[in-house]
This record gives sequence, C-alpha cells and structure tokens, in this order.
Amino acid sequence: LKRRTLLAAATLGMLLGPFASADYKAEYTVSTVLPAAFPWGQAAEKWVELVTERSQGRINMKIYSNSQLVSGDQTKEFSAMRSGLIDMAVGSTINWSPQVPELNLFSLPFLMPDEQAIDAITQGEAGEAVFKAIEKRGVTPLAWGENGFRELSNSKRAIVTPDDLKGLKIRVVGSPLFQDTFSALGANPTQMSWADAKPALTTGAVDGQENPLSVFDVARIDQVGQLYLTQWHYMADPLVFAVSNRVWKTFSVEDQALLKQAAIDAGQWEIKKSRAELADTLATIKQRGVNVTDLTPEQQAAFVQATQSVYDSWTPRIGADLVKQAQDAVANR
Ligand code: X2X
Repeated sequence: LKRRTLLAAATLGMLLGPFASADYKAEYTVSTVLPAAFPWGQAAEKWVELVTERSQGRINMKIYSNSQLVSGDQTKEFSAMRSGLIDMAVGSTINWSPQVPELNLFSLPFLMPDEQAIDAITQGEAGEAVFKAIEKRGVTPLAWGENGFRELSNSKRAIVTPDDLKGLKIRVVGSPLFQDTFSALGANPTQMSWADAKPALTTGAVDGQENPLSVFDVARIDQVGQLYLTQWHYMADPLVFAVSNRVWKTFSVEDQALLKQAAIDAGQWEIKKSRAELADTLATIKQRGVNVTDLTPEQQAAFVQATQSVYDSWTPRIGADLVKQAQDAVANR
C-alpha cells in the first residue's frame, strides 16, 4: 500500500473512531462493466449511496466501472471477486456464466417473453437455486437488477427472418452459448469484450451486435453505422449485486443485513427506472433515423424454431431441473 493511502485510511479511522469496526477495509471495491450514464452503473451508485447513508459512512464502497479492475475483460470479474481481488460487484449473468454455468439459464433464447417472465424466474424458486449456485462458487449474491432485453442491431439490412442473419458477423458476449445461438441462426458470431465492441463496429470488423436499448442509446451505437434494429426480445440479462465470500464473512450480521437490504432496494429502484425509460429510449433511437423492426408472432416463431438446438446442448450444462423450474415459472406467471 502507498503511504498516502495508509495515511488516508488512518485519518478516516480516527474520524470515524468509535463507529468503524477495526477489521473493516478503508475502501471496498465495487466492479461494474457499464458506468453511471447507463442504468447498470446507476444501480451500483444507488447501492453505494444507500449503504453510505445507512451505515453513516462506516462502510466505504467505491465503484470501478468499465471492467477496469480486470483490465477490461468482463468475463474475469467473477473469478476476481472469488479470489478477493474485487470485493463487490454489480455484474451481468452473462459475464459470470463462464464460471457459474447455471447463469446461462437467462441466455437460453426466447425463454423469457416479457418482463413478468424475468420476475417469475428471479423472484421464485429458480432464482433461489441460481443464487445457491453462485454462493457455492465463492460469491454471496444479494439482490437482482436488470440490464434488459437484448435487441439485435446491424449495419447491413433489416432482420425479419433468420435467413436475413446469414453470413453477418455479429459481436457476442463472453459465454460460448452465444456462439451456438448465432451459429444456429446462420450468422458468424465473434466473441469480444465490451471494450473492444465499439471499435470493431466502427471499423466494420463486425456487422452487428446485441444489447439492451438503453446501451444502444447511451453508447450511441447508431453513430457507428448500426442503423437496423430488430426488437426480437431473445433474452434479457439480469444484474446481480454480490460480495466476495471472503469479504462477506468479515462483516457483522447487522452490516450483512444492511448491505443486502440496500442492494435489494437499489435493484428494485433500478429495474423500475430502466423499464419506465424504455418507451422514451425507443422513441429517441427512432428519431435518430434507426430503422426499427418489430416482429409479428409468426416471424418471432421462426427465430424460436431456429434456435431450439441451443436448448438441447445447454440444458444438461445448466441443469435440467433448473431449466424446467424456470420454464414452469414462466408458464405460470
Ligand atoms: O458487453 C456487453 O454487451 C454488456 C455491456 O451488455 C455486458 O456486459 C453483458
């Protein structure tokens, strides 16, 4: 540790004096991929704000966005948290799925047709089972947030049928499941981090990408030639508020409850806010001249059909019971 950091920590300790617990860190790192301009970053900010307020500054969390704690490689975030290099995170199920196979559940194409379906899974038994799987691998999950339904954009043409995707080079995120989904559709998927995605879209190294409307809007994906957007709602990635097990066990029972309740409140706040903003975001995107395609139920069905093979290869890896539990939750929502 640098001398200055030690000094700052000591000063803080003196200021907080009787309130700060001796074995608490001067700062807890909170990792996110997207910064505060996006709902994702706002979810983390709200969590920090609530914890600061409710602990009267005893628990000091600092957000490190753009996956900077893992040099931009968002698929390493979970391992870094497990090993204690990162204390806390608000992370996407997609980015953690290489280490927690159960998290691929949410990436199964067309499993969740609407927001009620997401809630039916996260707020029910399937959600609890997913949290247990995360905990088993060294990280304590506290609450759910939401990145959102991921829609498909590209620079070439309107995508209305699976055939329209043939041969298009699509940037996908870290789980191998996405390779399978886009290969099944006849596209040419290429996996890269978010840090590399925008440059690749700019140079035309890839033709398309998939991300929630909020990300498309705030990152100004339209400005790099992505002028075709298909609202196919093929999957949505929840966010998980979590703490490394190594760090979690150092907190008092009262502070564990405080951290958890603050995460739940921040998650609910962010989910509500980001859903409420969707209509405006879509209008903004259209105003910028992006050609937006909505699919009829029949057109949608063709994509569902074309991606069935993903269920065959991924259900055993996710766990047949968990997939069934989730499908039942969606059916009974
Ligand atoms: O990389 C992405 O596409 C992003 C920002 O949505 C995730 O981290 C899953």
